[in-house]
Amino acid sequence: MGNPLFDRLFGRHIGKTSTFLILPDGSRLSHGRFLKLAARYAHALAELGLKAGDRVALQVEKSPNALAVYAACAQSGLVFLPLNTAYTAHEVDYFVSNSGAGLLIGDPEKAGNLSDVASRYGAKFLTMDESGNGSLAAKAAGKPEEFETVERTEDDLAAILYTSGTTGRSKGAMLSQRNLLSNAEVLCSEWRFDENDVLLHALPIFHTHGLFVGTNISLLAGGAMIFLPKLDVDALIKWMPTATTMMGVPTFYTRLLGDARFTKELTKSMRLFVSGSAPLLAETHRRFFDRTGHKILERYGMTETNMNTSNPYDGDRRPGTVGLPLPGVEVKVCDSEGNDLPRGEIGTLEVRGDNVFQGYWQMPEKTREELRENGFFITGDLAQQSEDGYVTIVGRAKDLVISGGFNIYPKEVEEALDTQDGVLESAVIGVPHPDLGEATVGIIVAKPGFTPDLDSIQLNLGNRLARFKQPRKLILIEALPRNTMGKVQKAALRETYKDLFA
Ligand code: MLC
Ligand code: AMP
Repeated sequence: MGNPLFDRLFGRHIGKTSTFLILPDGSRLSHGRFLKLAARYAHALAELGLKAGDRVALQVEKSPNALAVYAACAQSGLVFLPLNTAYTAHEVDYFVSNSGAGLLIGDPEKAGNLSDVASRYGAKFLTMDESGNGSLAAKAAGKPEEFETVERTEDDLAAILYTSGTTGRSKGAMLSQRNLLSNAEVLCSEWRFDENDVLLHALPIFHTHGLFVGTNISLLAGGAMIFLPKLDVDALIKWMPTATTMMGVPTFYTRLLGDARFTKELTKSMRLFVSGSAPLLAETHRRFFDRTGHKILERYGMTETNMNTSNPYDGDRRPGTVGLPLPGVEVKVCDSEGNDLPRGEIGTLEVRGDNVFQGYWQMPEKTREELRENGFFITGDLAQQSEDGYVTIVGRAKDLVISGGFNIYPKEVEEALDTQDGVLESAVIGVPHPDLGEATVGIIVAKPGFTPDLDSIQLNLGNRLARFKQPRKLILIEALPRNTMGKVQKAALRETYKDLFA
């Protein structure tokens, strides 16, 4: 039976001396050495008593070691649960409790808070710093460099990725081996990845984009990744001549364009630039083409679905569109009942295919609300499809802000604001931001007779919400605009504050 995810992504590279990771200091890690590290971790995880299907939560800085935990989980049949490093202990508490994780691996600097979280829910706790050192490394030291792969099927869970919800509570998207493999295979072929490719990888590895799109494709192709800890334009410019491909959120492209050193000459070795996770302005697409002669390939995906559509590798990459449905992915623009709308009309986008997740972890009702019995997932994105099939995302039916590729659900931030001293109510909106695409603004109404202290509110939010979720600006107003039904008119607020960061 084997273990399809491990065998196809990782197992076939065991013993190979080919380069897998190129690190910022120029050192290289081969596929073979990476997999020996993963095998040692797998032994350490087994020694903790973790069994197939158990969840392993990981909140650590990006490093080859962090990626090796993903490989170790795949080999051991454990469910990998990566967490944004920006999350506060308060947020991690929810993920550990909701997932019932058997192990939390965290940064040694946060060990105090995180080990408390783990022990509250009976989870084990290990540490890993950005160099891979910590108690996991200590446990794995001297362990065998081979591990007997645990048998799994394509229907088994490979990962849970939490995505926030419009109700303010995060939901764990359950991704099976088939969800991940089918998508990686399609993308690898559509984007022509092979063993000669070197991917410039500066995205985080706790989200679909950097973890599954970037890493899984590179593994499948047998190519290498220049593995940078984060987006740093100097580093991108330094490494670009060594790379053949890059994936990024739109902020990657606007920042590169903002640097005069980023020239056509610098991109000589590159064959593909991919953008996604947030809308890429058609203007950025055109400016990038004018500067480099490359047409950025924009694609569209979600945590729950992996990638759904992509502009073509060969053919017309249309600025402002997210391209055509990927092979094996059905896409339709619907009314609220799920009925197809005629081509050209705007409606909610629904998608179906092997890429679509299995549902939300222990939330059958939420799953039923968004995943129809016929297999179509209601994305909450508003779209339009041209006569020749190109999809354009024109807006969102869900109240969501995407800032630099990170999702922020206003409801969660509003709940935090509403409990602050002197606050009667609040509305959180996203407005255009030149660097992040959108940035959040918190609009606050005071309780009668109170004047809330905006600075201390910002400070208080810091203990509760990840920094990227905290409004870039708080504004006090007399009353929120409402329609006749009493619903807050966020569109009116967005219009009022649209030039705040211009
Ligand atoms: C960092 N900050 C952000 C932020 N990132 N604020 C709002 N939105 C963001 N995205 C804050 C920090 O807390 C800090 O605040 C300040 O900005 C500078 O931090 P930084 O670490 O120096 O930021 P930087 O490295 O410049 O990061 C910006 C970024 C990064 C855009 C490069 O956020 C990033 O890599 N985003 C990618 C997200 C991603 O991978 N998304 C894929 C989701 S998967 P202060 O005040 O302390 O200075 C998905 C499916 C799909 O959506 O289709 O792919
Ligand atoms: P996440 O929940 O982080 O996976 O974010 C998924 C959401 O990101 C989608 O529902 C879209 O709203 C948005 N998204 C992803 N790719 C694109 C894109 N190319 N253009 C516009 N929006 C996108």
